[in-house]
Amino acid sequence: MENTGITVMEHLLIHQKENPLATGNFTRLLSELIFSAKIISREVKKAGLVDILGLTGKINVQGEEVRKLDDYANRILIYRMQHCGVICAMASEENADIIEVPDHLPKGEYILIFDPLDGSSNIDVNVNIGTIFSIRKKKSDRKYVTLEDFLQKGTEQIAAGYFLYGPSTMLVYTTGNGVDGFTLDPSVGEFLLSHPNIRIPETGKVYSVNESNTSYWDDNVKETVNYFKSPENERGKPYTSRYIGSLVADFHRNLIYGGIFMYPADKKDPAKPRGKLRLLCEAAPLAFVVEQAGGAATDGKDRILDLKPTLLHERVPLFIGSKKDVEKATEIMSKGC
Ligand code: P6P
Repeated sequence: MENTGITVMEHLLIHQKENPLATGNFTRLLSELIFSAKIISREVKKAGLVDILGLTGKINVQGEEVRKLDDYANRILIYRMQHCGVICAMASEENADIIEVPDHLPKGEYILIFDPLDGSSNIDVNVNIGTIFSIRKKKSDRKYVTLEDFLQKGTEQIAAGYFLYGPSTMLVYTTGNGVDGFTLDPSVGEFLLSHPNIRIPETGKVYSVNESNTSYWDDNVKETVNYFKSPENERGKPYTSRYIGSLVADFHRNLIYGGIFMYPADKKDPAKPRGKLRLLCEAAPLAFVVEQAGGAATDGKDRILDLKPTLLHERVPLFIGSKKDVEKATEIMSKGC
């Protein structure tokens, strides 16, 4: 087993040395992302104390207006990443348009796409939430980035991963050579390698879907979900239902234990015919992680990583997790297509 307990920075430097072309810019980017996540983790851990300790009325001790945590997380990430010197632009789930690095700041070739605090509605009830990120490179040789630089297939990702703010704070990420997990030791403020070379079980015992949407599903979706609930499935008994309603938490549990997470298209909201989850800042980064861990991710028909986005906030159905479970779901979903 790889020497667990090393810090994420040691881990990054080891892998940087292994890559002759490495300039240190990627290490710089991830290091800044990690620092931002430590700040977000600190604030998330205080969420329940906001009213009790008077940490905020409207103005906090620093004299700043205190904001909702997802807005706070978004502002931290935008500010710090704009100043890290190795990216040229960002896109956030919270911002309608691309966020460019201003000309007066140093820029680089990387593009960062993120969901600053996924599942933030769960903060008030102390349920796990997360930050999802995707790192790409600017493709065009134009001086300024364009939307086209962002609308790349998931296979173009340089790295992807997430921070999970739960009983402990974790970082799980891939650069295309497997998946490693790190746990924050708050006593020293370091992420330590705790889950080297994560592999998702080929099939699991868990299915995750919001079944309150059943009446809005097409028949093939109902048939797919019923497969996992049926004692007639290949496993010979029903899968257990687990649904936290926080994508990063549901995904992480299934990554470690095995299983499938599904957010199918539904007819609930005509404005979201392809479902609720976003391709660029949710589905594609998690698809990169799960494939690197031996799993799979499709939209019910096609591989998520092969999808070329046409919109910055394009939504996509998501079937993600253990390879055999996703293959079975995709087989049933594709019937009659
Ligand atoms: P629903 C949280 O709002 C989120 O974006 C994901 O984290 C989560 O998986 C999903 O929405 C839950 O959506 O419709 O089941 O409440």
